[in-house]
Amino acid sequence: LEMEADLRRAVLRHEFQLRFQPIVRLATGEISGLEALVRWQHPERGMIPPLDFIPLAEETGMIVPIGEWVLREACRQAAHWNRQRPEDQWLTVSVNLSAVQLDRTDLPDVVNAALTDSGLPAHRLVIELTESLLVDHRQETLERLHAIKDLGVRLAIDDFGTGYSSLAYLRRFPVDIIKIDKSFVDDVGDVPAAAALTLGIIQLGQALQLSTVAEGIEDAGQLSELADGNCELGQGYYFAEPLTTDAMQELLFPAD
Ligand code: G
Ligand code: G
Ligand code: MN
Ligand code: NA
Repeated sequence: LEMEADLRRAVLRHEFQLRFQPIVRLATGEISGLEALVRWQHPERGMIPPLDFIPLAEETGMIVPIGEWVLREACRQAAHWNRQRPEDQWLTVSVNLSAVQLDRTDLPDVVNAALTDSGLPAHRLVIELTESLLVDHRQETLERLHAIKDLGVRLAIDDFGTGYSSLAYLRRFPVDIIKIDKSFVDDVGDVPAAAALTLGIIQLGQALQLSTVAEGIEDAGQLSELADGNCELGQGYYFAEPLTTDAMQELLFPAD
C-alpha cells in the first residue's frame, strides 16, 4: 500500500528514467536500433527495476501514464539522436507495451501523438508485445494492433518461443519482428537441441519475411552461431547492457 502511494507520487514527480540497449546488425556490427527500458529512481530506495514495480503499476492502472511517458520519452530521444545522424543510419526505438495499455481504446491516438510531437517517423518505432499479452486477446485488441500498424509502426513479439502457441500468434497477429527469447540463445553454442530450435526460428522468420532479433547474447560463441545462421539482429551484454542516456550518447557520438 505504501508502494502504491509512492508510485502515484512518482508519476507526479517524474521519477522514471529510461535505459537504452543497442540492437545490433549481426553481419556488420552496426547499431540498428535501441530498446527503451524503464527504471524508477525512488528517492529513498534508489533505482528500482521494472520487474519490481510494473506488476503493481498494471494492477493499479498506473502503467497507463507511466507507459505513455516511456513512449513519448523514447520517441523524443530517438528523434533527437536521429537528427544528428545521416538519414541512412537512423535508429529504430523499441518500446515494451503492457496488456493494460493495449486494453485502452485511445492507444492508437496516444502512439500517433508521440510520433507527431517527437517527429520520429512511424517506421522507426517498434512496439514489443509479449506472447503472454497476446494469450487473452479480444477482437478489439486485434483491431487496435491493426490501427497502430496502419500508422506505419512495426510490431515485435518479445520472448518468442516461450508461449504455449507461438506459431499461432504469427498467423493471428500482424507482426514484423520476432525476438528470440534469451533461453534459446543461452544454450545455442553448446546444446544441439537449442541450436536447432534457434536456427529453426530464424528460418521461420525468413520464410515469413520477418526480422529476427536474438536476445541476451553474452559471448562471442553465441554471436557466431547466430550470425552463421543468418539471424539479422541481436542484443545482449556482449554488445552492451541497457545504458543511461548519457552513456548511449557517448556510444553513438564518441567524438563529441
Ligand atoms: O530492463 P530490464 O532488463 O530489467 O527489464 C525487465 C522486464 O521489464 C522486461 O521484461 C521488460 O520487457 C520489462 N520492461 C522494461 N521496460 C518496460 C516498459 O517501459 N514497459 C513495460 N510494460 N515493461 C517494461
Ligand atoms: O523486454 P525483455 O523481457 O526482452 O527485456 C529485456 C531484459 O533482458 C531486460 O531486463 C534486460 O536488462 C535484459 N538483458 C538484456 N541483455 C541481456 C543479457 O545479455 N543477459 C541478461 N542476463 N539479461 C539481458
Ligand atoms: Mn522487450
Ligand atoms: Na524478451
